[in-house]
Formats: sequence, C-alpha cells, structure tokens
Amino acid sequence: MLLRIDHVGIACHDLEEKIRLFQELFELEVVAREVNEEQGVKEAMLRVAGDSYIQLLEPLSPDSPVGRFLARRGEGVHHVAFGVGDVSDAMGRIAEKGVRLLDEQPRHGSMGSSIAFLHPKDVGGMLTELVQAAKRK
Ligand code: MC0
Repeated sequence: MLLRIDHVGIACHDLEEKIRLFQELFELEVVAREVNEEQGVKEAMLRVAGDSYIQLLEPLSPDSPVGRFLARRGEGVHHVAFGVGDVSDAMGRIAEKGVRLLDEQPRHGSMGSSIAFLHPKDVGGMLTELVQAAKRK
C-alpha cells in the first residue's frame, strides 16, 4: 500500500529561520512554498532525494492544528506522510482496520497532491498523512 516516505512534517514558529537551518545543515533546496488556508499553515518543501521531502510548517494562527501542537509540545516532528498510489483506496482499506480518518474526503496538499490524515492515537502516537502525488504533466 505504501510507496515511500513522502515527507516528514516539522512544526516551527519561524518558517524562514528553519528553512535557513535545513539549507545550511543538509544543503537542501526549497522546491515549493505554499500557504494552505484550509490546513492553517504556511509551508515549504525541501527535497531530500527523489520524491521525499522535509516539510517545514508555520501555523497561520494559534488555533490551528500546527498552532495547537506548538503550544502543547513545542517545535519538532509533527507528522509523517506516506506516498500512496490512490489516496481514496488507501483511506478505505485503512478505515476497514478500525483506524479513525481525520478527513472524510481527500484534501488539497502541497505541490498539487491529494492528502488525508489518520488519527495519531490509532497509529502508535504518530500523526500520519497519506499522500497521492499530483500527476506529472
Ligand atoms: C495531537 N496529538 C498528536 C498530534 N497532535 N499526537 C502526535 N502527533 C501530533 N501532531 C495528540 C494529542 O496530544 C492528544 O493526545 C490527541 O492527539 C488528541 O489531540 P486533540 O486534543 O484532539 O488535539 P487537536 O485538537 O490539536 O487535534 C489533533 C489532530 C488535528 C491530530 C486531530 O491536529 C488534526 O486533525 N490534524 C490533521 C490536519 C493537520 O495536522 N494539518 C496541518 C498540517 P492526548 O494523549 O493528550 O489525549 S497540513 C499539511 O501537512 C499539508 C499542507 C501537506 O502535507 O500537504
């Protein structure tokens, strides 16, 4: 079902500062930036290799998933995202195993992807995202 680790999402207070840190430490390149109002984040994708990324996430408000996470736990790993071929199919197969889906329908994710989140309490404490990458033109 899973094709790859698509990205690791990292919550931060200051996106520009963390972009500089990751660029400097690991010589990564920013390949996309986006404001996602629905998810309440400003984010940047830094390519690690192939189709796997570090995603840096700054909340748009304290009352957003990443804002609440920062208040409760501080900066750090917020979620792990797995690449799948068909996100609706993967959601259905995972829901059948009793895992709570946080999204009823796939939503818009970075770089034109379709995404869905799984409840962290049903995945060993790890907020998990499924990602179907946008079709390459
Ligand atoms: C909360 N919990 C977490 C967690 N956030 N555990 C692991 N990792 C996290 N990131 C734990 C809490 O500590 C709590 O445990 C329990 O889950 C329930 O939390 P809650 O009180 O319901 O807290 P809320 O209201 O902040 O909701 C958490 C929840 C929410 C995961 C349901 O953040 C959510 O729906 N997230 C999905 C959307 C999202 O995260 N979007 C931002 C990234 P205890 O033991 O205290 O009960 S958007 C993104 O990444 C896009 C742009 C993309 O990739 O393309």
